[in-house]
Amino acid sequence: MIPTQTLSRFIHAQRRRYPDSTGELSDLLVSISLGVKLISQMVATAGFKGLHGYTGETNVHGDEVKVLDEEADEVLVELLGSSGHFGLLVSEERDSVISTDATHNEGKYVLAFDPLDGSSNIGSSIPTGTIFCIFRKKDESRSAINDDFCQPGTNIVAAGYSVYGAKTSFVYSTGSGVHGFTLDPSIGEFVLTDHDIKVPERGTIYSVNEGNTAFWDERVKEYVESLKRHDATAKGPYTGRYVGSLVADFDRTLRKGGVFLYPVDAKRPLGRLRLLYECMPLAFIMEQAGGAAINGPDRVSELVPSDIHQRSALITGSPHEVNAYRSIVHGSTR
Ligand code: AHM
Ligand code: MG
Repeated sequence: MIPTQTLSRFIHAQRRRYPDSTGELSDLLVSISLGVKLISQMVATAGFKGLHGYTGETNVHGDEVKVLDEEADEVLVELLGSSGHFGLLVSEERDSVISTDATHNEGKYVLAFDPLDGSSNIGSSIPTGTIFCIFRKKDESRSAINDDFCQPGTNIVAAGYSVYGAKTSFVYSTGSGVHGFTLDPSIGEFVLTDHDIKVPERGTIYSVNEGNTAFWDERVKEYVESLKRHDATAKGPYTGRYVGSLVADFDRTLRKGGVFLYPVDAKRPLGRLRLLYECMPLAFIMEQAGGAAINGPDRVSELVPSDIHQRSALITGSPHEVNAYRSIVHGSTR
């Protein structure tokens, strides 16, 4: 079969629906997809190139940096920084906002990304991924400034992620549905495999690091216990699944429904995940697919980061499970 719906053709076809569009965002998305193809290849060949180790550095979050973290970061910074479309970039791996000579005065957009999410799993053949989101500058007539990242997720122009697993996938949204592509290695192209993904209204899977139970609030424990009851679903208790790679746990939750949660706890009072380049893009995708994403009391998409590396809790998935969390843990149904 001839793959007529490749990612780049799909992106350009979507753009033609908006006659005034300049094509800049489409070019950006195509550049990002090239970046993730390169990273996918790096991840697949890292084992025999001896690239599974650590650099000896520690990043801004206190994590030991893997060689692949650094390489994935460099691929995206070089590729996207020279695209001429981004004023500024934020990467999980860099302490401060990245300004590239080529783009600083140009470009309507700013981009935040986690180049290699879940990289602590890399030596174990567990999926990893890339997450990104794009904002328009608050004022297009001036150069991008750090404050352009301090916008709520409701202002996201496009967001997406890739998973490097049994297949390499690319899932993205520009605010009109969520579309999923799979890399066909024989032609080096992403091909449309999942048009307009919708999360089920409720599911049968929950995903959480239960090793943290001792640090949870009693009401979080109560919620998770409620998922394990015999009558929790029509088929019995929920099934537990936790990969420990956010992109992989999220991708499953998006497709099958249920809930992924990383709540605040006594050890991580602000949460474990990063707001700007993990929680906000994934919240945008989940909401576009008809699901929900909260940090506990509030909708993630309405939060405004005050720091580019700010942490957040994330509870996301089917409306039914996220509403039950809100109700049990926060006593509200909103
Ligand atoms: P990372 O971006 O440094 O890889 O950290 C985020 C990862 C997520 O992929 C994953 O969901 C979470 O951290 C796992 O945390 P934990 O090991 O505490 O369960
Ligand atoms: Mg991450």
